[in-house]
Amino acid sequence: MRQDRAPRRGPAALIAALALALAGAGGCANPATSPVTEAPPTRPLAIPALEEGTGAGGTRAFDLVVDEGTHDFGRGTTATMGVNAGYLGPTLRMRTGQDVRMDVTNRLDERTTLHWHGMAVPARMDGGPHQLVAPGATWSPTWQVRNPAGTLWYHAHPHGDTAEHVYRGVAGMIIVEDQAAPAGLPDEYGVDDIPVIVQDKRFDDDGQLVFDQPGPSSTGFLGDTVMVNGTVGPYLDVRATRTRLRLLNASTARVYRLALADGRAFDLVGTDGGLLPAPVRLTAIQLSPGERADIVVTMAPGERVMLRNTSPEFGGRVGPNSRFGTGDYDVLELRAAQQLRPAPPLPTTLATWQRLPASAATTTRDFTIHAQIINRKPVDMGRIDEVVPAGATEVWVLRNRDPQPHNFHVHAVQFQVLDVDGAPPPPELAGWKDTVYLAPGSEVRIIATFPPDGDPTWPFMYHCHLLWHEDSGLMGQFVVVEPGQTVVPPPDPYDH
Ligand SMILES: [Cu+2]
Repeated sequence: MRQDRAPRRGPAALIAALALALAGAGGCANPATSPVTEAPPTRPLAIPALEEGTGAGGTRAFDLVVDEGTHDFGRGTTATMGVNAGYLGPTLRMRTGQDVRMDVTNRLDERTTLHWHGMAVPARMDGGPHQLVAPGATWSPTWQVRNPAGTLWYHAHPHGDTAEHVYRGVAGMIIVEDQAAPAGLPDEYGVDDIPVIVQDKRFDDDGQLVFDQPGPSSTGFLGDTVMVNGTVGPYLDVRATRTRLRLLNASTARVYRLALADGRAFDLVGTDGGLLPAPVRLTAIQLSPGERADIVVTMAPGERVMLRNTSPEFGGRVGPNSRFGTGDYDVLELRAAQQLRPAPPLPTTLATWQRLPASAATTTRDFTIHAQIINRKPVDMGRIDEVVPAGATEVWVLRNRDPQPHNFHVHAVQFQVLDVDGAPPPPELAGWKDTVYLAPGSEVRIIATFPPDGDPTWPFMYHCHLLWHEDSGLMGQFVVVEPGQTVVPPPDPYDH
């Protein structure tokens, strides 16, 4: 069914790919250079179903079935993957303090996982590449929600196949609600609280999804068609004065810089891991793969305004052989009704957390990306790269020594950005983050407090969230251990 399926990469193939990347070889025409083709806003934005789990009182259980599916992106039906749906999955809403169980059933004919991106969970519940779910099997992780109110997401994470599974549709949003969050933010799902999952795809002449291997020095797959929640050329009927857009870049490699086409400002209220202390007025927000932003857009009755991509600011010194998406194009049209429900003013205080000073850290670790690997080592699923004491606060120094963009995602924690090339973070990087963009040549220092509970056998991952880079080895593993625990490197579940 999936003829363009990539062969599983062995070490030899990986080394060959890295050699090509280092050489910056040209090769045949790379579709990664394809510009985005704008689609007129003719289709109502699809809103993923909302799931809040079943079971009153105790544990809320979420039933999640990963399966092959079909979806019509406007060019006829094509084969996809999805979670409880033909393409993508439901939005999972849960509350801080709630006990949850995810019953993840894999109906694909190959193994996959679901990772709870941004969620504070025990390592063995993380859904990373060590928690493979075999075809036909059900995996049921449980945890108590410790995150504050925010926008997280879930996605497939099987090593070597993450890019393809996410591209084909194994992803969805998670909304955490928290009694500590102030009233006054738009919170009616699908009405004034809208998931905006931005992705790019490519189709063949028969309207079938194309997913192919990127060329050398690439950031990974780049499509020529941008969509939101699987809708190409979407518009949203706006029904209230203020609308909250939960922006998620769920693309393989494309970076977006989103702005409202008439230049109006919006309010940034949250970043990856939760609410900011106070709303921040911005006119554009840049998101690399995996990053989120909660923004509130204010409109008058009858207005139409386009959420539009403007060329991202990649920063640094981008090499001549780097290929990534640029250009200006429409993403989502907002169409306000003639009568809008009035909304209260935004709360002036959203959250009360404090910034962590660098002096709070007991350890500093260095992570240098060069030649698309971290600290000179491609990932080894049987090797622990870092051992972090439970509850420790640490500074991690992230350096990108490649002439192309990367970013950096850390499992298990939300971190704060201390500085970017020595300068304080801009407002959009000054909240809780789990994924941060690394411009070519840049150095970003982050600080995080690690989980209080140790587990010496199950590692967490850190990696580039440009999914082809991750799949080809730009990843490492850490364990969190309590005093007296002995680190036991895990077996490599991909050995065969
Ligand atoms: Cu990367």
